[in-house]
Amino acid sequence: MDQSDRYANLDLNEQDLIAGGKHVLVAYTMKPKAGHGSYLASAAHFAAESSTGTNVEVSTTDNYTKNFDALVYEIDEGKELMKIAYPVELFDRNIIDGRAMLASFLTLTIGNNQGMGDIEYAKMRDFYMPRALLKLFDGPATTIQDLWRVLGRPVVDGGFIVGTIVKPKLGLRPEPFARACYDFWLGGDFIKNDEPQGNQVFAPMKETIALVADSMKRAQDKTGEAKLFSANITADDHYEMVARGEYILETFGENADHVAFLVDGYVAGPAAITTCRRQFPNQYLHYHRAGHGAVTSPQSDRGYTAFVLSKMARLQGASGIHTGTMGYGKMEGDKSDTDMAFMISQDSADGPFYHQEWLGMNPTTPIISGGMNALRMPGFFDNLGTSNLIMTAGGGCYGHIDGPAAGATSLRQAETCWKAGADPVEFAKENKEFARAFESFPGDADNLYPGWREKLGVA
Ligand code: CAP
Ligand code: MG
Repeated sequence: MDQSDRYANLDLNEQDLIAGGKHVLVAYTMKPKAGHGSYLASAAHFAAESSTGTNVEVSTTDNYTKNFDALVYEIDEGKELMKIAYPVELFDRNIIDGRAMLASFLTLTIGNNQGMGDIEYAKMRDFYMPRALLKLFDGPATTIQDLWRVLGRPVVDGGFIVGTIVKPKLGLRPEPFARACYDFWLGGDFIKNDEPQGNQVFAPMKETIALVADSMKRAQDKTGEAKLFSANITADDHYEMVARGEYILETFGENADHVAFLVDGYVAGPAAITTCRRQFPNQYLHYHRAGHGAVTSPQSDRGYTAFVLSKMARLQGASGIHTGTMGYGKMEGDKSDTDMAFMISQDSADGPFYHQEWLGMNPTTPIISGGMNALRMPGFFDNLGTSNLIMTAGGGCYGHIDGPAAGATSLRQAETCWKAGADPVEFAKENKEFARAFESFPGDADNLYPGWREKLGVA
């Protein structure tokens, strides 16, 4: 059934829609299945299924309900591109405070439309959030400024936060786990749980966290520097998350403000992020995106992109989110991923299809992680252009031949090298831990800095 007379209006002008402020705009790439009518007809059916319609007319529709129809306002079949305007009234609001929820944004704009019989595939590439709905999302309660404050740094341009992830990913018992934290903190600033670490039987949280809190105290005493820990409180059950968070804050005691909370936001979903955001608004909310590749991978023509995920995370209130390594680490990524870092950290930014004004909503920190080490960093920072971020390197620190503290120092030196615009190999001659990163990761060294052995006098 061709519903384009109802769910499409190609006369609508995007700038008018933005000026009107009454629509969420979404850009998708979409391919119809063959034999289901025109491209516009498929796009209109997609808009129907994503708003007020279904595959047939129903007797209960009247002129009032049609006010809330999502409308296809632009298509480019050659580029498999369609843009849809969603009336803001479509989106569900909390009964407790009238605020918006991401679950509703997802269920409408990327819900049933992901499995329609006449659509080969569709992927959300960008969205525009008008003031009317933007102001109803929580946004981040804390930012990197809160971490810089704890670290005793300037709260503007407080600089690079050197982080790690306790490795191995699983299997450490409480004592070796806490020792691994202490050893890293002798050189680094920030430690995160790896995303699966929580309350495994071989490392009960109530033993591990108590020892980590002690390690933090001893490392702070030893170095005279404040240290940070991002503790995983992810769980299916809201009350479990609350119990974990409360236990962790109570156990860290006077250092509770040095604790961020890690939430595996993709697998646990918006409810888990909002549980953390609203139950623990004083803690830095660290959004780990493990699993996102199932829908964001460039290999997938369905779902949404990592850029869209990052933008949604800021709306939900993530203080920081992993934005990948932009082709410099081990995970999928591309140099152009810098756009997601800018979109979440600036108040006014351009996405692939839409400009977004954030109207003063707190920024979200790009967290860089995934196969990083000191050698990969100069190129990474050259591409991004800033080091006002958190970088966590697990293998890059625990794989350093002189141990995690030296690994941390090598990361810090790499940032200094980039800021100075120095040649990394020349810089290594005067910076031991950075030089030893070449020997720790010889494969990377050979790829990135051919001839390094001769220049550094390494056999
Ligand atoms: C990094 C990491 C992170 C990835 C996630 C890992 O460890 O802990 O989970 O960074 O990817 O388990 O791989 P390494 P992303 O530093 O040892 O690689 O940050 O892209 O979401
Ligand atoms: Mg991990």
